[in-house]
Parts: sequence; C-alpha cells; structure tokens
Amino acid sequence: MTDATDTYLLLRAFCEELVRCGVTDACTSPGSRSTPIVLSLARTPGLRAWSHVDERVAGFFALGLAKRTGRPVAVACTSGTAAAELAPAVIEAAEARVPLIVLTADRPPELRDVGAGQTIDQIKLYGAAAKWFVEVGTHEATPERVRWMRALACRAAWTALDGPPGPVHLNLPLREPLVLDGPLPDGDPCPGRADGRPWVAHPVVPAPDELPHVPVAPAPRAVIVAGRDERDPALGEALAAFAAASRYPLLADPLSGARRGPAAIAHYDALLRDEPLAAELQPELVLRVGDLPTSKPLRAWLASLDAEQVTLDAEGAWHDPAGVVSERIAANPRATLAALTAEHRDAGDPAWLERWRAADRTAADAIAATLGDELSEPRVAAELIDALPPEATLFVAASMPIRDLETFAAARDDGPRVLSNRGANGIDGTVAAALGAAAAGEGPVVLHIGDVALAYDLGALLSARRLGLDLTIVLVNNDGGGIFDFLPVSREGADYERHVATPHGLDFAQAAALYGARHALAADVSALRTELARALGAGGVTVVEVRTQRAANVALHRRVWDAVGAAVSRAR
Ligand SMILES: Cc1ncc(C[n+]2csc(CCOP(=O)(O)OP(=O)(O)O)c2C)c(N)n1
Ligand SMILES: [Mg+2]
Repeated sequence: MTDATDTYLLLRAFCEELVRCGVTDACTSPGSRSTPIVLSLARTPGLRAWSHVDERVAGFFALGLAKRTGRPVAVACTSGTAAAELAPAVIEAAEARVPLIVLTADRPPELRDVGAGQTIDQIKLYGAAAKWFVEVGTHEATPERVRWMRALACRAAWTALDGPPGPVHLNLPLREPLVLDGPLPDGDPCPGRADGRPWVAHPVVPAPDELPHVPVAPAPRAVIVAGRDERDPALGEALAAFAAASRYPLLADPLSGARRGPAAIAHYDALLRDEPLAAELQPELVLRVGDLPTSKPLRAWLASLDAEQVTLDAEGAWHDPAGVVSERIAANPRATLAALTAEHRDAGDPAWLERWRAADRTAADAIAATLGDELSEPRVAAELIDALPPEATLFVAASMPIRDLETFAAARDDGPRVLSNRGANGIDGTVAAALGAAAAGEGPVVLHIGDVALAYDLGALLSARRLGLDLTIVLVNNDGGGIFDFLPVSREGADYERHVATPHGLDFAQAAALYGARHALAADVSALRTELARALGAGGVTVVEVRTQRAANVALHRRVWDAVGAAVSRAR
C-alpha cells in the first residue's frame, strides 16, 4: 500500500532533482488532486513556485519564462479539464521549441472511467505536441523507486532541453490521502548525489568555435534571411558580423536579434512589394537562419527565386513551405557562421550590397515622410524599437504588432531583446507569456499588443496582481482585429464586422482598474514616449493605450507601400 508519505517522499526527490538539473521555476494552479505535486514544488528549496488560478495562463506564463531564460519550467495542474487548459501552451512550446515539464495530477487507475468526479482520459492528452509522455504510476517510496524518481526528473528535464527543445508530459496518478498527517521521516530512502549533482548529469558539450568545413560556396550576389531564434541571444550579433564581413545584405526580422550592423536591410517588406525591384534584386545564394520571417512579400520573393537556398538551423528544422531549399545544414548556427567566415570574407559584390542599402535608405525616407508626426500603428512599432533600453525585452503579439515591427522597425545595434509566440501564431496567452518573461527578472518587459488579443487574455492580469509582477502593456486599440481589414473578407459588410473584425467597445481603463493596473491614453508621439518612460519607472502593470481606426490604418499602410514603390522607381 502506498500512503501519503510514499507520495511525498517520491515527489520530494523528483523536485529536488529538477533543481539539480538547473530548473529554477515552476507554475502551480489550485485543485485537490494535485495537492502533493503543488506542495512539493512550493516547498523545494531553489525553486520559485508561481501560483496561477487559470491553467491556460499558467501554461503560457511557463512558456514565456522558459523562452526568456532558456531553462525548462515545470507547470503543474489538477486533473480533468484543468489539464486540457494547458494544451495551447504545450502546442506553442512544441512548435516554437521551448522546454516545458508538464505535471498533470490524475486519478489512480481504479477511479478512471467509473464515474469518479473530475476524471478525463489524460493519457497522451497533448498528442504529438509532447516530446515524451510518461504515465508515472503509484509507487512505494523504496530506495529503488526513489532512485527511479530521481532519474525520471533528470530525464524529463534533459528531454525537454535536448534536440529540438519542447514540452514533456508526466501524468501522475495520486491516491488519497493527499496530505500528510505528520512531518516526513528524517532521511531519504535514496539521497541525491554528493555536491548537489543531478542523479543523471548531462553536461552540455559546447559547440565548437570552428566546424571543419561547411559546404556553402561564396557568391557575389548573396543575401542572408534571418528569422526568429530565441535560444541563442548572441546569434543576432554573430549574424550581423558575418554579414558585414561577407558583404551580404542581411534581411533580418527583429525576432532574429540581427537587425543591426552595416549590412542590415530593415525595410525589405516594403521594398519587395515593388515588383521591378524584387525582380532586379535576384540573388544567387540565400542563407536562411532561424524561422522564416512573417513578411508575405519576403516569403513570396523567396519562393520565386532561382537561387541556391541554404538553411542553417540547430536541428535542421524544415522551414520551407515553398519547397525551394536546396541544402539543409543541421548544426549550431553560430558555429556554422564562424566556420563559413574565412571562405566568405569579402565575397559579396560591394555594388550589390550598396544597391540594397540605397534602396533601404530610400524606403526609410519614404516611410518617414508618409507617416509624418502622427501617432499611428506603424509609428508605435517604430517607437518601441527606438525607445526601449537594451536591457528591456519587447514581447510582441501576433496580428499587426508583429507585422508592423517587421515592416517599420529601424536597424539598431543595441536594441531590446524581442520575443513573440510565433510557433503557432496564436493570439491566445500573450499577456501570460509576457508576464512569464517578466518573471525571469532579467530587465523590464514591454508587451506590444492589439485589443482583441488583450481582451482574450485579460485574465492573466490576475496573475500579475497576485504575483506582484511588472509589465508595461502598449495597447493598440482599433476596436477589433485590424489585420482582417487588409483582407478581401472586409468587404462582406455587417457579417464581416460581427464575425471577423469583432469590435467590442471595451473600456480598457476599467479592465485595468479591476486588476489594480494603471491606465493611460497616449494621443500623440510625445505622450507615448512620456507614458512609456513613466510606466517603465513605475513598477506594477501599466496599460498605455493608443487608439487607432482600422480603415485609416489600412489606408496608411497602402500609402506607405505606394510611397516606397514610387521612391524606388524614381531612384532607379
Ligand atoms: C487563438 C487564436 N484565435 C484566432 C486567431 C486568428 N486571429 C489572428 S489575428 C486576430 C485578431 C487580432 O486582433 P487584435 O489583437 O486587436 O490585433 P489587430 O489585428 O487589430 O492588430 C485573430 C482573431 C489566432 N491567431 N489565434
Ligand atoms: Mg485590434
């Protein structure tokens, strides 16, 4: 017979091993069945346990925390639909390669499928999104089983981190009684290893500075396309250095951290909308690093090219919807670039790089002239990249914020770190994920988000309040999904408005007040700057709201694209 003492001894060893493996954070949510897991996490020295009411919030918070730190975050919940609430974050973690350790409490086998309350089938609940599933079972705390539990924790942490990082799922059946009736006995049936070492160590073998040889032939007309890679904060700088050394234009999504340095081309999205220019600037070689950027014109251009296209990705991820990649290099991107540098040094034709740079300057001028001094959606994106200190993290929501950032952010050598949920591009869980990034305690976090995405995840503000976290939310409120106004569906009249654009008329000042957050309206650029600085200095949560009009926003974007097109053809 197992009793609560066995359960708690096993879980104590499990949690202790997580810490020995470098796990520093866990998220909990309330419930009865999960009591032993939650109390064990909360009482483990070295583990910060973040309490959330809503499991969907807990899951995305863990995701944001793991993204910012690169360490696996444990997230525990009770049985039933509570476990299902973690699914969106587990899916995002799988798609975006973020390490999570999901611990779901379950009924023991004799209480499954017999009408016991709050019981659903949790076996492989997350399907292929979980890298590894373990039905942990119930055990006596014998030395052998405690040892197994220690190894299990290590395996969970290392599996979450290894290969492509991602979520692992451990389902833990728990029998009543769920609380101890006295202190745990002194001593451990199987103490951990000496010196705080994990039961199973997994030393990370550093990537070699130089790989022997990478078969990518230099080309005078090459470009580098850099997309999201949140794992290696030093990769952006390495990419900029490689681009400068090779003289290859660097088309870098801000999520790559590489929109910097003398070869950066910031406005490729606007430039490649111009067909003659897109046709003129045909490269012979494309080096793609990280995810494919969001920009539609860039994607269409890449799909149309008659060029060698090479992907560099730590795990050789297959990011090639158009089927045009000719070579996949599955190796540490930074080490690969180091290996390529000597052979590619000065390989780029200076006139080719200058052609791109001149076009980029032309685009920047046309954009600035078109945007003028008005506070607009594009201007918010540009201001954030410009104004935030290097130690800040900018968390960018899906929909127009991520697109405006890509289109309008200027290159900057010491810009903030940029994070986003781009695995599955959901608008769900964005506030929670930004709060998780804030909980990492590595500098201020600013969330750039639309009104629908904020309304969707307002409940996360409860966590900000309960956990005393700091977050500045820059809300672009166009009363609906402004992105859809760019699409043909926007001509479908009232049905479009009701079912696709979904205006809501919410007063976000009241929402902020409910959660004890500050709220400020910014009506012009200088107010945005002032409120941003004030919010960053204030602590707690501030919502800085910018009100815009969806139709006017579409018109402004079209004026920008037209102005860039006209300017590049004048310059031709
Ligand atoms: C979970 C989820 N549901 C639906 C969508 C589809 N979707 C993409 S953008 C969007 C509207 C977002 O509106 P808002 O946050 O106000 O940003 P805006 O488009 O106005 O910039 C929706 C519903 C999604 N990406 N994720
Ligand atoms: Mg909106």
